[in-house]
Amino acid sequence: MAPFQKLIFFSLLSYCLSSSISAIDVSHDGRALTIDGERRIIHSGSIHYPRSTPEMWPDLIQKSKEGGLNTIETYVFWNAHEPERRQYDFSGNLDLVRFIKQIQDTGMYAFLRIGPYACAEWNYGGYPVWLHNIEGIEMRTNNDVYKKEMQNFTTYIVDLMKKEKLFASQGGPIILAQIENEYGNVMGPYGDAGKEYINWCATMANSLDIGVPWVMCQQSDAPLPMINTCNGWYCDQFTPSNPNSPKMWTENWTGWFKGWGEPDPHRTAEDLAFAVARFFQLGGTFNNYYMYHGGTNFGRVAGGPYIATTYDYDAPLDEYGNLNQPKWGHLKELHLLLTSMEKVLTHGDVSSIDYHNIVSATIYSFNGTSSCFLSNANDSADATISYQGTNYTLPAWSVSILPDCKAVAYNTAKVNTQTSVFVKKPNQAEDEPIALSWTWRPEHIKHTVNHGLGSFSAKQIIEQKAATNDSSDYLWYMTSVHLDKDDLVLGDDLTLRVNTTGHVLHAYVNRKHIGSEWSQGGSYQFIFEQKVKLKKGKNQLTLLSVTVGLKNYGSFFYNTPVGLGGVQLVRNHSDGLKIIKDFSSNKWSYKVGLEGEEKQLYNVESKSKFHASNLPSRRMMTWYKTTFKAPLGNDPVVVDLLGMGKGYAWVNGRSIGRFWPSFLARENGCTATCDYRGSYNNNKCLSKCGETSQRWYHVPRSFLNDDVNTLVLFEELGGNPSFVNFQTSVVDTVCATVEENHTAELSCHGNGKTISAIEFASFGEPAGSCGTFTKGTCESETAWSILEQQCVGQESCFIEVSEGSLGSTNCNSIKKLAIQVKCQ
Ligand SMILES: *[C@@H]1O[C@H](CO)[C@@H](O)[C@H](O)[C@H]1NC(C)=O
Ligand SMILES: *[C@@H]1O[C@H](CO)[C@@H](O)[C@H](O)[C@H]1NC(C)=O
Ligand SMILES: *[C@@H]1O[C@H](CO)[C@@H](O)[C@H](O)[C@H]1NC(C)=O
Ligand SMILES: *[C@@H]1O[C@H](CO)[C@@H](O)[C@H](O)[C@H]1NC(C)=O
Ligand SMILES: *[C@@H]1O[C@H](CO)[C@@H](O)[C@H](O)[C@H]1NC(C)=O
Ligand SMILES: *[C@@H]1O[C@H](CO)[C@@H](O)[C@H](O)[C@H]1NC(C)=O
Ligand SMILES: *[C@@H]1O[C@H](CO)[C@@H](O)[C@H](O)[C@H]1NC(C)=O
Ligand SMILES: *[C@@H]1O[C@H](CO)[C@@H](O)[C@H](O)[C@H]1NC(C)=O
Ligand SMILES: CC(=O)N[C@H]1CO[C@H](CO)[C@@H](O)[C@@H]1O
Repeated sequence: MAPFQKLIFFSLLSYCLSSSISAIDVSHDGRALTIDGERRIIHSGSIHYPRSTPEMWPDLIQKSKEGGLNTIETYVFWNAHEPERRQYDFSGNLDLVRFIKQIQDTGMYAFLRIGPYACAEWNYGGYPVWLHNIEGIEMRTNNDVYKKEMQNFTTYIVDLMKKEKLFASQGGPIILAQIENEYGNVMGPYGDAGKEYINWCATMANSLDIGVPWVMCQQSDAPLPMINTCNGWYCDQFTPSNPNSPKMWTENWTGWFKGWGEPDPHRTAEDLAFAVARFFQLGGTFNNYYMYHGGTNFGRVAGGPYIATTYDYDAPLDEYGNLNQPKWGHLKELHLLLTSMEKVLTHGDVSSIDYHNIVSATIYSFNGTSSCFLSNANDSADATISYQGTNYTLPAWSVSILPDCKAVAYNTAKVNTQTSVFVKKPNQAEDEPIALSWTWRPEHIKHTVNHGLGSFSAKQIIEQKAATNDSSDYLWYMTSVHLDKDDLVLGDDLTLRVNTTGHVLHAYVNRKHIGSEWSQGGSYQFIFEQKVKLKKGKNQLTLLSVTVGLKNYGSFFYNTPVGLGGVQLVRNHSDGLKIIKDFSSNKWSYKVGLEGEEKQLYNVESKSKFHASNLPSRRMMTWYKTTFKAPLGNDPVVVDLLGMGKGYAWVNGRSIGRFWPSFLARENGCTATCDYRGSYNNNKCLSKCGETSQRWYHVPRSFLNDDVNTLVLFEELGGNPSFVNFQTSVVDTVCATVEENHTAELSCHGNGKTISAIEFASFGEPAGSCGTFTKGTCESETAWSILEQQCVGQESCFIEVSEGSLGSTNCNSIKKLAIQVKCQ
C-alpha cells in the first residue's frame, strides 16, 4: 500500500471504531469517580473555549494531555450563546460542539459546567442582561420566571450535547456535568428561597437524564445525587457532605486574574504542586486546575468590573498557549507519578503517622505494595524524619512522594523542570517599516455634547443596564439646566457633582469637556466633583457613562446598579457643600453606544472616511486606523499599545478586547522576592507595581492574513498611536537547576528555535537562579564544554546529571547542575 492509501485506510478504520463506540459507564463511590467500573484519578484542567480560538484548541488540548491531564473542563457561557432571547450563537470560538469533539479526538474526557451561572471573571457572570430586564424576574433564587429561563437554556445545552452524542453515556467524552456554581458561598442572604432553589436545581438537572454524574461546587448541602465539591487555593482539608461522594477539587486556582490597576499575580510551581500533592495525600482523587489555560478576554467578555483583557492567570499554559515553565513541567511530573499510583491510591488501605509540627506520613497499601506521601506543612522549618529505618529530609512546605515507600520520586519543592523566559521581539515581517502609518477620524459627538440629542428620553435617571441591555459599554446621559440671574450670583463657587456606580465618567458642560474619572482601588462607586462656570439661560450637561465589565460575583451581584446615581449642582459654603439644584428628576435624553460602533468603523469593509493628515495625539474620542503585515513565523503575535489611553482594538474587524495601558498598577504590595512557603493568596508574590497594568494585547494568528491586515483603535481618553507596534512573544532564555541522578531537559519550545549558546553552566554546588547563577567552591571542569557539544544547535537536549556524564567534581554534598542557555 502506498503511504497515501494507508492513511485513508487508517482514517476509515478509526472512523468506524469511533462511530461504533459504546456507552461508557460513569459513576462514583466514596473513593473516586468510576469509569466502566474502575476507580479513576482525574487530572483535569480548565480551558474556556471563547478565551482562545478554534485554531488554538488542538494545540492547547494536546499540550494539556502531554502535561499529564486526562480531562478538560469548561463553563458554558449563557450570555455569549443567547445574546438575545432565543437567538443562539455557536459560531467561531463559541463552537462548543467542536471544542468538545476536539477533546474527544485528543483522547481526553470533558467536564461540562453548564451553570448556567459561570462567575469566571466573565461579564455579568455569564448571565444575559436581557434576563435581568424581564418583567417579574428575581435571578438565582426560587422565582418561576427565572427558573423557566434557566431550565430552558440548560435543556438547550444538554439537548445539543445529546444530539451530538457527547455524553459518556452515549459514548462521548463528557464524564461529568455541573449545575449552578459556588452557590453555597453566597446563599445565606437568599434565605429559605435559596435552599428551595438549590433543591429545584438538583431535581431539574436530574430530570435531564444525561447518564453521567452532576456536581455542585462549594455546596455543602448539595441534595443527592449531586456531588458536593471544593474550590479554593487548598482543598486538602475538604470532606464531601456525603460518605458516598468522592473528594473532588473542582477549582484549584493555579494563579489569579488581573485587574486594571493591579500588579501581576504569581503562584509558584512549588506551592501549586504542594497543594495538589497534599490533596491526593489526604484522599483526593479528582483535581481540576482553574485555569490550565486562561487566555484572553476578547470583545467585551471581561467581567469585574475592571477585569483586564489578558486572562493569563499565570496558568500552566500562558495566554498565547506557550508552556509556562517550570509550572507546566513540574506539575506534569506530579500527574504522571500519581497516575502510576492510581490503583493503590483508589483502593489502598490508608494509614498515617503524625511526626508533630504538621509533619506527617500517609501510607496507601494494596495487594502487597505500598506507596507513601511524606509531608511537611510547616512554612519555615525543614524536617528530618525516620521512616522504616531510613532518614528523609523534608523541606518546609513540601510533600515527598515515594511510590514504593523507599525512594523519593518527587518532592514538590524541588523543581527539576526548566524555567523559560519569554520576551517580546519587534515585528520581523518583510519590508515592514518600523513606524505604522495612521489615518484617523473623530467620534462624532456634536449631537450629544453640543445639542444633547438622544434617541429616547425619560424624566428620571435610568440605570445603565436597563437602558442599554448591555449592547454597548457607552451610555450618554444628557440634560439641560436653565439658570436665571439669581442663580448666577453664586458665581465661581458652583460645583457639578455626579454620584455614579461606574465605571468611567466623562463630563461635558456647554460643549466643553470638564473632566473624566474612574474608580481606583476596589470600590465601584465614586463621586465626581468639578467646578463649573455656567451662563444665564440654557446650559447643556452631557455625561458619558462607560462600563468596564459587569460585576460577576456575590449575593445578588446582578442587581448591582451601574451608571449615574445622582447629579447635582452644589456650592462650596464655608459650612460645607450645599445643594443648589438636583437634576435627578429632570428630563434626561439618552443615547446608547458610539456613532462609530453603529457605523462599524472597525470593519475592514467600512467605507467611512478616515483622514491621513494632522494625526492627532492626546485627543479624546478618536478613531485610528492602520495597516500592517503579519510577523513571519509561528510565534504568537501581540500588539504593543503603550502610549494609548483607554478604548477598544480590532484586527481585521475582530475585537481583541478593551485596552487601557494608561491605567498603572498600584504602587504598593509588590515584593522583590517570592517565597513559595506558607499559605498562598492573591496578594502574595505580586510584581510590576506602578507599571502599566496591560501593555501587550494578543492577536491570534488566525485573525491575520498573509498580506495586509488592518488595526483599528478607538481611543477614549487620548493617546499617542505613534508608539504602537506589533511584536512576537518568543523564548529568549532557558534555565534549569537539576539535582544529580535526574535528567535535565532543555527545550527552546519548538517553532524552529535552537539553543544558540550556553550562558552559564556549573555542575557542583552552584547557587542563585535564572539570570543570577554563581559557581560554588567545587565543580566539574568539563561540564561546560560537554554541555556545549551536547546542546548548542539543538532544539532541545536531554542531560544525564551525574559525574559519569558531566565529569567528577570533588564536592562532598549532593551535587547539582545549574545551566542557562540562549534560544534563537
Ligand atoms: C424554551 O422556550 C421556547 C419559547 O421561548 C420554547 O419554544 C422551547 O420549547 C423552550 N424549551 C424548553 C426546553 O422548555
Ligand atoms: C514551624 O516550625 C517552627 C520551628 O520548629 C515552630 O516554631 C512553629 O510553631 C511551626 N509552625 C507551625 C504552624 O506548626
Ligand atoms: C495483585 O498483584 C498480583 C501480582 O502482582 C497481580 O497478578 C494481581 O492482578 C493484582 N491484583 C489486583 C486486584 O490488582
Ligand atoms: C537518622 O537520624 C538519626 C538522628 O539524627 C541518627 O541517629 C540515625 O543514625 C540516622 N539513621 C540513618 C540510617 O542515617
Ligand atoms: C432589553 O431587552 C428586553 C428583553 O428582551 C426588552 O424587552 C427591552 O425592550 C430591551 N431594552 C432596551 C433598552 O433595548
Ligand atoms: C451616592 O449614592 C449612594 C447610593 O445611591 C448614596 O448612598 C450616597 O449617599 C450618595 N453620595 C452622595 C455624596 O450623594
Ligand atoms: C470646598 O472648599 C474646601 C475649602 O476651601 C476645599 O478644601 C474643598 O476641596 C472644596 N470642595 C470642593 C468640592 O470644591
Ligand atoms: C547518584 O547515583 C550515584 C551512583 O548510583 C550514587 O553514588 C549517588 O549517591 C547518587 N546521588 C544521590 C544524590 O542520590
Ligand atoms: C480565597 C478562598 O476562598 N480560599 C478558600 C480556599 O479553600 C479553603 C477550603 O479548602 C477555604 O477555607 C478558603 O476560604
